Amino acid sequence: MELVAILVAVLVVLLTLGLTRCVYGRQKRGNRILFVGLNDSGKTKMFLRLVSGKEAKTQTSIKENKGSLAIKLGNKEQIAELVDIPGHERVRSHVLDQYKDGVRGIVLVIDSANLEGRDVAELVYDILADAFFGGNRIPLLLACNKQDMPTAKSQAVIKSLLEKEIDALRVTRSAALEGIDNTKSPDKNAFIGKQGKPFEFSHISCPINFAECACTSDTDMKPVQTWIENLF
Ligand SMILES: Nc1nc2c(ncn2[C@@H]2O[C@H](COP(=O)(O)OP(=O)(O)O)[C@@H](O)[C@H]2O)c(=O)[nH]1
Ligand SMILES: [Mg+2]
Repeated sequence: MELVAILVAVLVVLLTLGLTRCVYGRQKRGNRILFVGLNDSGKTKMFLRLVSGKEAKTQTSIKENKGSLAIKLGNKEQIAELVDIPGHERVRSHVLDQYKDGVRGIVLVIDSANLEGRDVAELVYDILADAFFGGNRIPLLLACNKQDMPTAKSQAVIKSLLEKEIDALRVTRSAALEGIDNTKSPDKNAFIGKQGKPFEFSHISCPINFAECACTSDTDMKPVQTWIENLF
């Protein structure tokens, strides 16, 4: 009799845990899509194209832009909230923190024509090492933008270049772990990937995709739009 009672109690606890996880998980999975990237990668242009469907002139932004994108799900419609996060590092991490809750996906915009591999790798590292993004397995799209330019590198080239850069960064960052200034951003130096193996995106538990795109036409923006739609 007692055993049955204990078993029932354990079951109830497990079910409650499962349910809260489910509900909590869903709540966290909001409708927000964040656009991050270095300055001039094309975040604002991409954001404006998706929001208004038109090509627009942009300026370097210091404040985030917000807009919405209607996602059709059969005959229903859901609204994605797009947030264009400014590129300056100081502003970026602050704004990112502000918009973490309710994030459904992150689009990291890369200038494929003028690839600053090391700096992009730093940004990718920050996101993958972030306890919130990592813990909630927030999907990440590496949008290899400006493919209309003749000098643009392909997504395959960018991927392997970033893997090499991140591999090198892991060494410096874990060395920094033993350093002094680790209090401000404790996640920043967390190890990502598999110990003892060269860094590969496939070792990360967050869903990561690459896409080639350009903000010059709707057709060239399609891979990004499709990725966002598939999150809903
Ligand atoms: N050729 C080309 N230029 C682009 C593309 N996307 C953005 N740009 C240009 O790159 C510059 C920076 O774009 P912007 O959206 O302001 O970048 P942000 O700083 O990341 O917001 C602007 O001159 C854009 O017109 C693209 O796909 N192709
Ligand atoms: Mg901008």
